[in-house]
Formats: sequence, C-alpha cells, structure tokens
Amino acid sequence: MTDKKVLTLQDISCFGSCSITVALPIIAACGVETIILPSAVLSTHTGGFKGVNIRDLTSDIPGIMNHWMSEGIFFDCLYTGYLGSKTQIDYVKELRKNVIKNDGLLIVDPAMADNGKLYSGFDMEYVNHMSTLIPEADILLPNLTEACLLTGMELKTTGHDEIYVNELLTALKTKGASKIILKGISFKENEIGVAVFDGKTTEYYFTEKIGGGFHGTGDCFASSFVGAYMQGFSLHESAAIAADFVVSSIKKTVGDVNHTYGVRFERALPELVSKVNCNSVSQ
Ligand code: PXL
Repeated sequence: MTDKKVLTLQDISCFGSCSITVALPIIAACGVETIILPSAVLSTHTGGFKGVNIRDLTSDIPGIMNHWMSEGIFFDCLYTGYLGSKTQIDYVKELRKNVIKNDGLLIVDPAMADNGKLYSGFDMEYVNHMSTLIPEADILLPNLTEACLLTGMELKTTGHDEIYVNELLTALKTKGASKIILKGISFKENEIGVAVFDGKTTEYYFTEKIGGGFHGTGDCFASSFVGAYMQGFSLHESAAIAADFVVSSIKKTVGDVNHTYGVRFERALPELVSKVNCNSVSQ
C-alpha cells in the first residue's frame, strides 16, 4: 500500500459519470488518497445535455492553493482532467510549482475532444493553450483526436499503423512531451488499444473493441491509470489495467438504455480493487 497523495483538478459534473465523480472513487479503490480541487460545478456534463447549470470556480483556485501552502500541505501527484478555461490551465502550472513535491508528478489528460470533435465550448485557442502543458507534464494521456489537435496532424479514424502512431508520438515529443499514453489506436477491426511511450520505446496494449462510443471512458481510463501507477505498477502495466477496466465498465453498461450518458464503472470496481491491490504489501 502506498502513502502517496493524488490531487486531482477537474470539474464536478453532478450527474453524468465523469470527471471528479469518477476519479475519486476509482483512485480511492486503488488504495490511493485522493484530494479534489473542483474547477467548476455543473449540473451535468456537456456531452448531450441542454441548459447545463454551471458555477465556475476558477477564482477560488488561488485561495485554496494558498491555504494549502500556508498549512504546508503537499501532494505526490497532480492529475488534471477537464478544465474550463485558459486561466485554469495557467493555474495547473502554479499548483505544480507550489503544492506538488519536488519529486512529484504532473499527469495531464487534455480532456477536450473525442471522435474528431472538440467538446462543446472549446476552440483552437484553448487547444493552443493546452499545448503549453505538454512540456510540463510527466505523463500525457491524449486520445487520438486530442493528439492530432495538439500537433496539427491529420486525424485518421481507421487504418492506423505503427508509422502513423510513431509520427504522432514524435510530434508530441517535439513539443516537449516526456511519457505518453496515446489512446484509441486500432490496427485491426475488432481491436482498440493504447500506445505506451516511455520516452524511448513504444509498446502497445490492445483489448476487444466494443462499438457505440461511451461517454466518460477517458476519465475512467485516466483515473485507473493514475491509481495503478501511484501503487507502483509500471507505465505499461498501469495502461493495461486501465484499458481492461474501461472494457469491463463498458461491458457492464452495454444494452442499458437508461445509461447512455456514461459507463457503469461502479460494477467493474471489484475487479480493479483485486488487480491493483494484489501486488501491494498490506499494512
Ligand atoms: O468526460 C469529460 C468531461 C468532463 N467534464 C465535463 C464534460 C466532459 C465531456 O464532455 O463536459 C463537464
């Protein structure tokens, strides 16, 4: 068991199975203490609901950070997900500098686009600002759409091969990326997976592809990845654990017509708990 503390900065979507309501239970299930910094409170996520009620908390972030500094509270990892504004992206850099331990990590999920489209409310100015986090991040977790937006490369929805993936990883590396987990790669029709780039070499991990496109799976992936990585699993092992967890969560959701806004990750948590905690020395 680890004593590491993860700070996660992202929104609270009260309803919708994403961001903090997913990160907190998943990272906690991995046995890792999770501290939240809500960037906004939304009645639902923005993917398919109309008239979302939004309370932006950007102006509260410096006060929360300053209080932690005055109390001498520091964290081992800052994991960022969906952020609401360019100012919040700037605050990520401040948080990293001020409340993350010197040997701590910054893990960035750009969480701004999928399936070839930016999420509602984001534009290229936001994308360009997000790209300033690339050299800051120890680990970057983009999906294919986000990687293409961040590098200006063409998005191929099918027909990926190692040449295409290497071009994307090289383009991200040129922009200053260190370690990268590139999500949503498909070399064969019935497979989907990740490329795991540790700064030198690239490994792959594939799972079965379940059609349909499910909201919030990026957040489930990132959260379980963070939990496993903080428990000491390798980059590749953590990516594999996260990919399997997402597949399990999707399988528990498929066919449920009342659950189209996100995945029923809760039902896959027992598997995650036993996988992530089986290696750890209990205390
Ligand atoms: O799952 C990503 C996400 C998180 N938070 C909010 C969102 C989205 C994706 O649309 O709208 C508010």
